[in-house]
Amino acid sequence: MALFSQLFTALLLLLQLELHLVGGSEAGAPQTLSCPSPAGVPGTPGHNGLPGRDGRDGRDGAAGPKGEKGEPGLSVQGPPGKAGPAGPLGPPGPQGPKGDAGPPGTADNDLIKSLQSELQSLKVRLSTMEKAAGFPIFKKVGQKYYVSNGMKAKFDRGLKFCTDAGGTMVLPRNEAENEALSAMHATLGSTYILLGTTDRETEGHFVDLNKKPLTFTNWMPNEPNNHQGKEDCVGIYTNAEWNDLNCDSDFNVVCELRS
Ligand code: MFB
Ligand code: CA
Repeated sequence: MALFSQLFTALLLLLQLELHLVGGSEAGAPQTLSCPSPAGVPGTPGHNGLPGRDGRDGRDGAAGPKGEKGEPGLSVQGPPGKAGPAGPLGPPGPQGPKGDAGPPGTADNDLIKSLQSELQSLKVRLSTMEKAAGFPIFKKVGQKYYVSNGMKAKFDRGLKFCTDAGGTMVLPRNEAENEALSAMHATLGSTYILLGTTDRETEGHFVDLNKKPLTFTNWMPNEPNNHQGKEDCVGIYTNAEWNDLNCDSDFNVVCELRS
């Protein structure tokens, strides 16, 4: 370290000496290194040098005093502010319009089904009534209608007339129906009214038009007798009793309409 500082000192000395020499050389008098000459008369001061480079900015000074209040700004509407917080709940509004009917509940469903069933039944009964009203003679017997237009016919033609009218040939199933049918003789002026039963399939075994055995009959004494072997059909006489008759003879036709 000591060597470095000696070298540095020597370098500095050399540099000073060189500078000294340069300054002195312009005067023209060689300078010796051995001893400096006495100070001369100061020269004329030189021109000012060029301005130096700008110095670095100084640090900001202390804040100055507060300025005077400015004029009020233009009342230009600023941008809308952020939405404020939700206001308090308002009073209940007026009642809204009635809503659509909801689906029927269970009880309602049952009631609806019951009403639909009853409505269907009423429709069928009304249809039957309208058919019966199409005849000049009709009589309501329980849920059935006994109807006639006063015609006489053989069994097969009479049966077709009734089925074409949407019914079938009359057949009393109990005492009340039997009496009600017999009462129509007076209106019809008839002796026998054909009934919807035969023993065509099995002699002596009378069945209804669905080939079911009869559950109600009101035979005259000694009837049915299949008179002359030709009596497979049945008629109700004015006394409400039944007799087997020839299917190819003409007798009054009454049809039975049911809901
Ligand atoms: C018979 C009867 C038959 C005919 C005949 C005229 O009775 O069974 O059906 O009515 O009379 C006797
Ligand atoms: Ca007979």
